[in-house]
Amino acid sequence: MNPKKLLPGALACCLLSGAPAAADINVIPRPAQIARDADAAGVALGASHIIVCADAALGRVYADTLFERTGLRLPVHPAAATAAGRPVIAVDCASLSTDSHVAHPEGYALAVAADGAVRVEASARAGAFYALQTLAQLAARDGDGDAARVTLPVVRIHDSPRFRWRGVLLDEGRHFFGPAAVKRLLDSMALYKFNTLHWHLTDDQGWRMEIKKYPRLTQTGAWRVSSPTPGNRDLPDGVPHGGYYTQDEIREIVAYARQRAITVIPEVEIPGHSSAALAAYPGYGNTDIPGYAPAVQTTMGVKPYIYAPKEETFRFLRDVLDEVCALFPDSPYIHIGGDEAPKTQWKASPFAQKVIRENDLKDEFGLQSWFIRRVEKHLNSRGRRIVGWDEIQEGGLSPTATMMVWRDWKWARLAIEKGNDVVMTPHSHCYIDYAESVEGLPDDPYYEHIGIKRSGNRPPRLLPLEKVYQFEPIPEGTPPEREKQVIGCQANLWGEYLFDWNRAEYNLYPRLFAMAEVAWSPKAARDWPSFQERLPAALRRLDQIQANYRRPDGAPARPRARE
Ligand code: TNX
Repeated sequence: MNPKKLLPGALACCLLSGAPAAADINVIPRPAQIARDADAAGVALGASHIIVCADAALGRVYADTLFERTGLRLPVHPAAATAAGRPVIAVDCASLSTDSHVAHPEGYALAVAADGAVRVEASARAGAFYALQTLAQLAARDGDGDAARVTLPVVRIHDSPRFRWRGVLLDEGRHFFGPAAVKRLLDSMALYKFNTLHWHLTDDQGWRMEIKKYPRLTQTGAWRVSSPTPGNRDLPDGVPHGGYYTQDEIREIVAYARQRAITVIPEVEIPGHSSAALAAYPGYGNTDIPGYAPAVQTTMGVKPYIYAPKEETFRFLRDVLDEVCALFPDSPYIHIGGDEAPKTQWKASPFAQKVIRENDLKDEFGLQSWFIRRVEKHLNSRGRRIVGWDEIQEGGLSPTATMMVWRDWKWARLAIEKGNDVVMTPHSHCYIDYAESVEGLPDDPYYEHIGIKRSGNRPPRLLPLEKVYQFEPIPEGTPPEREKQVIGCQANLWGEYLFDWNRAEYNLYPRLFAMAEVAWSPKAARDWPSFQERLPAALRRLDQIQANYRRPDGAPARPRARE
């Protein structure tokens, strides 16, 4: 199909910067180009419509999304010949068009005509999938019960993403949520065109992934005897907490994500944040230091336990990572952590000091780089690249590593200058575990947040919705020819205070929507007043699926999880 045919002259085409509100449509993230006849009445989407899509699985995922949003269940047919005069949602996922949006592997063109015909054009499955997500958001339901009508605006859209890494970090090291929660998150991510789930599966407080060769990682490492008491973090609650994903469950989640054009990137924390692994296999830690006694941690915060630079530790990590690579076959990257690895144990360990001397390393920071490079080499030999938190530059940044910037923007500048790729997740704009505001936070200890009560006169750590929305991932001063090294951005949902999935959703929404627009929409299309106008429809969908979220006044939509 010629994309130009999608654009009749009668419709005013607008690149969205400064577009009149009437031309806007209720879609998040805002598409790159929209042409809308604002005067045209919406066309009815009814049970007589059929979806024509050669990729039946894709058609079904779409039909499910549409059903969830509108209550309409449309049939899926593989070829147009079966349409027999019924209005068609025609999906072409192998277009050879040279239109820049259609040719983009995640881009698409979408047209809703006044006669109810809908055409989707994409050069690859992901683009077609995103077109259908846009269409699902466009389908507005008016009225209730039998009188309900589902309508689509008459519109033409050309769209493709600004960034290729559009991520959400899910931390299950601190609290285990389970497969249903992860799938619920993946559904939401898909609707808002995120393509990367960064799954943080190991930490001091729990190891959440079955590894066949080392069963104690989950037998021991997945369980802690106690957690901080909500409302009084210094008091142990005495309640065991834990859980983990079996390999079958992981494969199922990875496949579920793939159906939704999402790649799951697992994180195995190395060399720090490893108390749970060392509780299971103490021999891979710094056994030669006084008082060495690793345990799955029952409090949060940075812990001293880190892997020892022994040959048997590297063998263990290679074995673990080989199983991880097999479980996540689509992930070009493996995240190896690298953050918050205190050097106290390596300082105190005669063995670690010997490794530093024998390898001519400058100090413990040099040892950290040496450690990570050995792990990287192994992963490279398995065809994977590493991503690590910005501490991986301490002691020297590997030229082939991708850096995830979470602290100061100066680390991004340094990595970009050296030629490395970066993913931007600075805590100032991306840490959605922070509260949006102190005002309006429920009095319930279930809603306590990280960084509110801080020592001295330090102000609380807050991240309001608008600050997420105004986030600009490309650091100021980046030379234009290096901008492409900023491969994307990510919202991080750290789990220290997320006692269950209902609580997690309070932190996730609506800031997830703001990050979606930062990651996908052209910078020129981003517009805070327009976003605020489009927000209520997104919140209505959360009500429909009975999700919790933060209301504008700070109150939770669903204060507590149903028992
Ligand atoms: C810092 S970001 C951490 C996490 C915490 C988070 C809490 C990073 C690489 N490390 O371990 O959960 O802050 O906001």
